[in-house]
Amino acid sequence: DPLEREPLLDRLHELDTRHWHAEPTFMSGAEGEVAPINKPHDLTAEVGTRRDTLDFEVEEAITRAEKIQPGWNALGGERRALLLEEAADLFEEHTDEFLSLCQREAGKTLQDAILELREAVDFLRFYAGEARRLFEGSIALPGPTGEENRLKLAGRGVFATISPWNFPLAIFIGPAAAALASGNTVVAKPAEQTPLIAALAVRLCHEAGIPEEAFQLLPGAGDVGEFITSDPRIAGVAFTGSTQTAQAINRSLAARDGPIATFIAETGGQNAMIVDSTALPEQVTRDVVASAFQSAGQRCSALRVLHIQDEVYDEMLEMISGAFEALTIGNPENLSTDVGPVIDPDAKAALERHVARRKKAGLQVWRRRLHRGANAGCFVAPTIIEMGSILDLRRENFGPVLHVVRFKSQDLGRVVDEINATGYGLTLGLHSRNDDTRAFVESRARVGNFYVNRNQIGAVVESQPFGGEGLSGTGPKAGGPHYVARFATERVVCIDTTAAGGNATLLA
Ligand code: UN1
Repeated sequence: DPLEREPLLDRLHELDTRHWHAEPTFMSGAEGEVAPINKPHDLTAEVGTRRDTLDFEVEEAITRAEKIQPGWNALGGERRALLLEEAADLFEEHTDEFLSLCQREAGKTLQDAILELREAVDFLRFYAGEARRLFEGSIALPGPTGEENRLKLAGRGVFATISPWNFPLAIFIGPAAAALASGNTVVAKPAEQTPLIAALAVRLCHEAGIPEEAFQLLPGAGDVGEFITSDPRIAGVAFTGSTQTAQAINRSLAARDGPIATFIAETGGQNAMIVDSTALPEQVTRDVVASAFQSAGQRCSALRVLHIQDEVYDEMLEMISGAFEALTIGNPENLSTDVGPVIDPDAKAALERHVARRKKAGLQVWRRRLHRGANAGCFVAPTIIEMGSILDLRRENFGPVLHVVRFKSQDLGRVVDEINATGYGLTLGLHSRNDDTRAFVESRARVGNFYVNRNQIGAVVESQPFGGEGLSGTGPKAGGPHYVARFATERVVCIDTTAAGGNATLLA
């Protein structure tokens, strides 16, 4: 009886005492180093421990994954779909643990934690559907009479997934589920900051019936990732994280002897929003605050540079500042918190350096004051910085820092060109009730996800496939109709049906 259950917050509070552990799925018995995982909002509180993967354990994991891959591929789309759907059900049954870990290991607010679990489950179910759609049977291709041509998809082999701490569940499980749906086996390296939630996800996938060898967890830092991607048996890599790391992985894949790997990367952004004089101020305020400060700005989709038209600049900025002043910053385990911590001391230091430099350059900077006790955690005061152009920013600032630029209406084209000139192309927001402006910006912007009169975060699986171009990634879009196929290889079978028992030729 659900009414007999304790309220959610009480259940989450009880889970606070649980000690979690992440370790490699395959372990040699050798002693590996064990490192603590602490709460980002309270570095004195240990959530669990992580045992990193040793090099020869990585090699053994890939050997096991390679061995079982043909069998996993031969299961077919329908049976793989059923296993992924069973995993989705188990994820839902373990809602409390996932929410607790999202909050404690990743420092997420409860609202963000709920959205994250929802997205993870959506990915599992959507990619299960894709396994059915794409991997059952084959596509008939045209040809002359007496010839039969068919195209089939199959797994490529062993896929490596390398995932970020900012979506430690959804973006851990999404690419892995897509690779599995396609008939690949997976070695998964979660972010070093968030292996605990990944370990729970992998355990539940095994409970659902996905063989251990088909989906293995390899906890560790960047050196483990490097060791995985340098192995020539890895047929593909799906990476989400910084542009710099994606470029390094690309170089490492290019340097290997042997098969050419598929590379799927979803990286950073220098995301802008444009607000013109026809926009509704209340709507703009709500959407700017959500886009820039929800998740403490730690989404690759988050708004970094807000462009406001001259005529409405002062009025808009005043309303936005008002909402900014009303944000509650603090412990993400409290229901009232809007903005929690950033992920770790390094992230905090980088953001503080950025703000200090802008202050020194004489720019106008507004900062929120931090709450008492903030020193125990990685809190960065939400910040608004006025500046001249998006091109004054050299790199992505991954946190609760919003930059604001004033523009004149005749310069709209130049604004879009400058946004394009950053080289990133992930999300772009526009607030305007003018259809011509909308059409103009849409046709001129080189961007993966264009959001009009709404916030620019929180892409929903299937409805808003997500991903960028240029410095923002390779595509295809996660949660979209072309994603799962990119993990697969295509094989074409041509049969001459005129001769009895005709010849079959396997082309690819
Ligand atoms: C990321 O931060 O790596 O649209 C991706 C969003 C999320 C994706 C963010 N679905 O905000």
